[in-house]
Amino acid sequence: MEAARGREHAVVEMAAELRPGGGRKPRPVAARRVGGERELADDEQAAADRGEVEVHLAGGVGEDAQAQDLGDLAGKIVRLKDDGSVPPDNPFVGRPGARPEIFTWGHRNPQGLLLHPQTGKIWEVEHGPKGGDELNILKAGGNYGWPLVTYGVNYDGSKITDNRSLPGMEDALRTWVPSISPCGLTFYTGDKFPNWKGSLFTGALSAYALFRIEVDGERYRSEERLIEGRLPYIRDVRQGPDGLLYLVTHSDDGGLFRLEPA
Ligand SMILES: [Ca+2]
Repeated sequence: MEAARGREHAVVEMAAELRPGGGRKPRPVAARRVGGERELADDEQAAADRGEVEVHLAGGVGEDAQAQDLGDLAGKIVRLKDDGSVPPDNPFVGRPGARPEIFTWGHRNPQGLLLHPQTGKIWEVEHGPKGGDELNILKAGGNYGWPLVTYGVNYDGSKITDNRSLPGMEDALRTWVPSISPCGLTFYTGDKFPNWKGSLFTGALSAYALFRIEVDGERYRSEERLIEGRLPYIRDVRQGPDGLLYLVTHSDDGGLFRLEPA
């Protein structure tokens, strides 16, 4: 075990046997053309206790126009029961030409989902093209705009659109230009970092940092970069039962790390 101590907190690498893949070379978490995250839309054990069927959400990568086509699952977040069937209250059930699995649409590359512990709403982070990463709150049936609305440009610098908002489409709470490449998303409820209670956390691949985001209800307030440059790509962040934060990294010998108060 090695520990790197910073000004405010320690990043402790967990034992190799706890690494993804048991210490073997891990596979990348986000496979090509598949969204990076899955979230239960209800508490797993509580739902099982009540005899209910869980509902799952997963995101798919949107290739341009596909993200605006309700007949295609690319660029959508889908909502399914645990047996793979479609919940009858999904927003597009019964609409001709629309896939009934769809929960929200107009996404480019969802990379993190969380179930807000107080409101029960789903929050999402996604990668824009060059610039234009987003933090969104998902509303059933909502169109999140890609590629008709974006703050980003193509990788070669050419314009995608001038639209930063359009009627009938959902605006992001927070847009990052330049990109930070948010990955994984969690809401901190623990007591080990008292000042961080109620903050969101996301890994930031291209910023080589962990982002702590302060919100006021459903409004973005501020953010700070933590442990910048101290770990390779942070792919996910979760709160442990002990109230500490756990990070997984994606690199040749990816690892599992715990963030502790100094
Ligand atoms: Ca958007």
